[in-house]
Amino acid sequence: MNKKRRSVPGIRHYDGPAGGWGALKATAIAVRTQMDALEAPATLLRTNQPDGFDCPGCAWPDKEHKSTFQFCENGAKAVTWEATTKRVTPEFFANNSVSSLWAKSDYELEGYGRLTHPMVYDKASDTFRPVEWQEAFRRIGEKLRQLDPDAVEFYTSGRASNEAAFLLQLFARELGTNNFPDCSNMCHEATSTGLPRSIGIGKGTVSLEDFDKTELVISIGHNPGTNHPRMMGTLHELSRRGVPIIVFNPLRERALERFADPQSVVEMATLGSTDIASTYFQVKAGGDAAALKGIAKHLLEREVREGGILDQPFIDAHTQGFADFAADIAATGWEEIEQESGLTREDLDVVARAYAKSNATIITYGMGVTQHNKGTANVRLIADLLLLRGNIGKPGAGICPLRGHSNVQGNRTVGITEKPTAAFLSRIEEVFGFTPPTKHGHDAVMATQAMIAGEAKALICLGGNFAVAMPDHEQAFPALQKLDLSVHVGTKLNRTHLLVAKETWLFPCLGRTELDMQRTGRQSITVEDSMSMVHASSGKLRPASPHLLSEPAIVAGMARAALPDSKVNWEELVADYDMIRDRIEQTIPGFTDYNQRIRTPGGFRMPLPPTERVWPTPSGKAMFSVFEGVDENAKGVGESVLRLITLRSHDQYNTTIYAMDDRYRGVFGRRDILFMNEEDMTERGLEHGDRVDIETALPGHAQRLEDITVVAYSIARGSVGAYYPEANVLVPLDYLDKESGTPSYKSVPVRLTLRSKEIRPL
Ligand SMILES: Nc1nc2c(c(=O)[nH]1)N[C@H]1C(S)=C(S)[C@@H](COP(=O)(O)OP(=O)(O)OC[C@H]3O[C@@H](n4cnc5c(=O)[nH]c(N)nc54)[C@H](O)[C@@H]3O)O[C@H]1N2
Ligand SMILES: Nc1nc2c(c(=O)[nH]1)N[C@H]1C(S)=C(S)[C@@H](COP(=O)(O)OP(=O)(O)OC[C@H]3O[C@@H](n4cnc5c(=O)[nH]c(N)nc54)[C@H](O)[C@@H]3O)O[C@H]1N2
Ligand SMILES: [Mo]
Repeated sequence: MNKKRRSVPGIRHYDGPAGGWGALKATAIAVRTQMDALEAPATLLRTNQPDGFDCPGCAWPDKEHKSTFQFCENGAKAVTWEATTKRVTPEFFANNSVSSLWAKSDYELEGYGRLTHPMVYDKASDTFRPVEWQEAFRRIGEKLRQLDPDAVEFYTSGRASNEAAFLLQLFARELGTNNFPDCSNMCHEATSTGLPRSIGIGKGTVSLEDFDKTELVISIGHNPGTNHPRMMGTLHELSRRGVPIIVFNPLRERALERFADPQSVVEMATLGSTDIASTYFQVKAGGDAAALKGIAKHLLEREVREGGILDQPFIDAHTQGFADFAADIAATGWEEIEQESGLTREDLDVVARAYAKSNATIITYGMGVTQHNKGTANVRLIADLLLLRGNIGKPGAGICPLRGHSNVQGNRTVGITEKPTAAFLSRIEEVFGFTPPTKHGHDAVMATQAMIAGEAKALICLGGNFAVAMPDHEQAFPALQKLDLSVHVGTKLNRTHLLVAKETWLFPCLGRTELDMQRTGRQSITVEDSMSMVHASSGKLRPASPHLLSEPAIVAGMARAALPDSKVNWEELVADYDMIRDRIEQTIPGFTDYNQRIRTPGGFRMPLPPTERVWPTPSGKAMFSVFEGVDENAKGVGESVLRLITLRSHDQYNTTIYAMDDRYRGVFGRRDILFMNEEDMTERGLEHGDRVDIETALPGHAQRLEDITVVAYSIARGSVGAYYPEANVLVPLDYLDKESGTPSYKSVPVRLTLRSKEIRPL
């Protein structure tokens, strides 16, 4: 670490804690560059308030939704980014052809500001032109009626409200398809697939109160300082209470080491900070299963030696499959555990001891666990570890997947799934009077494959940046351009919008911060957070343009035009979102008294049977699993293969790049870098600042990313890290978790070739 390195433009060692004055400064910049200085303070203060809007930044809950504004740099960025005063108008489009916009960076595209008018692509001029809403709906309806419903893909990005998502699935199902690729397929699908098999429901089991009571937190593969910033307040409290926090992460993430709470007067004044992780294990990318198996092995061995380690009464009364699980762990050797995890047997014993001592443990996890080709099996192993000591369904304990988009969980709850249950479909039929299709539809990878094969003809996107978020741009981009029809509902311009099909429509919608007026008055929408709390959100800002429609109104507009004989009274639903919620209540269990209960501050919690030790699995028990082997079964080809992690910088929200810095990792003004362990560099004759080409090291793949600067970083050996979405070109579309369809964004085998020793100027 102290070795003198040559200086590389934009790379500086960051010494401070996460949060602190840097966070306040970054917030001030976000406000200044995006918003009207007069409106900003009031808007930010309405974030996550009882009568305000839900922060579009992340899905971490708020205590009772009535605390004073929970200060959060990245929440402020998400809000100011939406509430910007910059506009993308018809004049802008007239002056900028689609080909000229294509040459801009993703950062520039969104940076132009909010979309103001519904637009349609005009091939002759290669520009988007303004169009009337009704005319647009009419033409889309006409087109959709000509297509086989199963040739239409309905994409949802998890920012959509429960109301908009429910209407979208209703529209698609009445049209006749279950094609619902959604961002969850790239995110927590491994949770949605794995947890129901283990505990009967695909959601986390903890609440904020559990964090108050917990005795140990194990944090695996997530970066809360950037991605779930409001969670930092919780971790900060825990650490001050002396609760150990054990982290597994290949990268040293500053916020998991040290955090200064911008709300703590003392820390801010004294430039102090609180240590977060009590122990930090730099596991290899993809090495978590080995590590988890190692912890379980210690526990099982100690149980034999000393007894009293496992919660045997819980295991006997509540679970099945323990014997097979234990036999597999016994058969797993220490050598393979150490090799695959990159951690020692002693390291894992430290964790096992802490775990055995704790009466209530929470395991939190994110994309570092799910985005692997054994993502589902990883999630199940986490559940297994918790089951060993009865850590589900007791206060202070449980499993805590950190959800992504602020309402990705809610979208799922209200029916966005390509594999609907028979019970759900029969409720749709009873409530609405049409027969929905039963044939399973496409998830995100399948939808992309169908577009590549030319089988899918139309793509309708409720938000998001589908093609850029997906793997393998080289195949996915041209596939979108072959479509007959694409429709994008969005707030800002992005690259997927520019992949114009034979017919492409761009629909600007209201954001969360904005006032949504319909025929019966001001509307609110609802969202479900990471802890299954459903609550209302209503914006107050004047909409970015008078021509915007709400997401429910846009979906309903298309549906009415495409389904002239629809059984659904779309107009009535859009006039008053209470009516949509009434339909949701009639269709989906758990929403009893929906409209009444969202009017109480904080909303209500969706049913979570495992919290009461009720297991809605086929056997009625919580199920142990068996993780075959310890590795991900993809070694890559040839010597020198490294495992690539694609990740988010501190200044981005998924494909939205707010700015070019990644402060806590010491990167400023650039994103074209590869984080690499210094010993791995030396072994390959590479130096800090060298420029390399990265190549996917899997048979049959010639995917490349060129001219990337190598940066020495504290990262596990054999693992390298690059930014998403730039590095998505390296991720093969079919390199995924077969159980859940989640792309392995966090473990792509790659090889490097030196391109130049010359330092690249900024
Ligand atoms: N500001 C901001 N907030 C966001 C988002 C955003 O982009 N910006 N995105 C939202 C969305 S949709 C999501 S899904 C979440 C994502 O939130 P996270 O789950 O935190 O996602 P990532 O940044 O992709 O990084 C995951 C972390 O996993 C680590 N990691 C990578 N591979 C492995 C591994 O094999 N094992 C272990 N143990 N760790 C590993 C990485 O080093 C990194 O610290 O955040 C949400 N919130
Ligand atoms: N390599 C790699 N790839 C990844 C990941 C990774 O870790 N590594 N992570 C994956 C994950 S976890 C996810 S969730 C996906 C994200 O995939 P998406 O959800 O598709 O992508 P976003 O970047 O969140 O979408 C940004 C766009 O959403 C639109 N938008 C913003 N707010 C609103 C709104 O209120 N309404 C509507 N209608 N539109 C709005 C804007 O037009 C903006 O351009 O990416 C995945 N891709
Ligand atoms: Mo996500």
